[in-house]
Amino acid sequence: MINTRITELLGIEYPIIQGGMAWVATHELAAAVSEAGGLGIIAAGNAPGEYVRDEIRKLREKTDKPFGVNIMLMSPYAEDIVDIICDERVPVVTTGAGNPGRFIDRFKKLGIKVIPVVPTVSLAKRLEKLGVDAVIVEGTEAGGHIGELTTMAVVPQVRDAVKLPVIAAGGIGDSRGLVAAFALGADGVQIGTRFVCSTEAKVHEKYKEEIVKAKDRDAIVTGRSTGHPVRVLKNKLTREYLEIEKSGASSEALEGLGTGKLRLAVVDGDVENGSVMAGQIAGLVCDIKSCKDIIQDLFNGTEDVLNRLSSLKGGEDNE
Ligand code: TUI
Repeated sequence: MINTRITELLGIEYPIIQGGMAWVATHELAAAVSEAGGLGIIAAGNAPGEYVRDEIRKLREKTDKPFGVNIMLMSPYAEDIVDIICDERVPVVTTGAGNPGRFIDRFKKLGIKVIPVVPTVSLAKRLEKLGVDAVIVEGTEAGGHIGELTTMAVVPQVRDAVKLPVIAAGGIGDSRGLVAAFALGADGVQIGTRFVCSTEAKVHEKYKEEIVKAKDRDAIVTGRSTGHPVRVLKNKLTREYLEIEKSGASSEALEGLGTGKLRLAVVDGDVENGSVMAGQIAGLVCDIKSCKDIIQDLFNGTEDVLNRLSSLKGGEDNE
């Protein structure tokens, strides 16, 4: 058990929250992460409200630990998802791919904790004024829809700009990354790609294998020209997409090419024609293990990392 502002805020044992990954973050994965002492998250993605309600109820059959729901703010169903989260009294909400400002008051009135993903200092400051409970500061190393700044650069800048608890995300996959995030000023971490390769994730085995096989430069960015860049593993789809993007295709044409492609990879296991979203840390993930082992290994490994760091200690007492 570890104590930080995030474990206190959320009532969890370890300061780890699971990424709100569309199609991947189902009630099975979320329940496993919550049972292991982190904060499991059900991703609403582009799903309709009633699907999300069903997922919330199924999670509650598996665990009575705290959990959250992630709202993907570009979803056409975002408003419905907000209604259902309020109706079901979900304890925590994370948001992504936009500014959740218009929903914050409703959540606050019901005591629902709100933790948005922010890619910049300015959005963190704006949302602090609106009363959010913490921020997830996500660097461009992350998978899926991304901002421009790296975790290394943006986390300490947000740390200095707000008083809120900070959760670092993007590029964190082992104890070294965990300690680094805390060194940058974080109070907790959000982990995505590492949890995709868990036994409990209801993700096609081929998707998990692609991440296990991935090397350092395999997670690339498509869609920069559309204003909605997405980090995915290289495959036939990304080669086609990047070619069309280079030839100056419209945002509509490019977005059309992406429709339904995440489901194709995650559910059907078509990892050549589907969208295999993953972060840069995919190159470090080399096995599939339980969420409990992932979390335990992350924290058990910190002692070695901290021992190594003690050689950096300055001051007169250091020999
Ligand atoms: O949201 C994510 N990652 C995602 S969402 C997603 S679903 C999708 N599927 C197909 C195509 C595109 C998306 C897949 N991955 N991460 C959190 C995140 N939020 N990253 C960046 C942001 C963000 C960006 C801009 C948050 C706020 C923001 O604000 C802009 C504004 O309006 O101020």
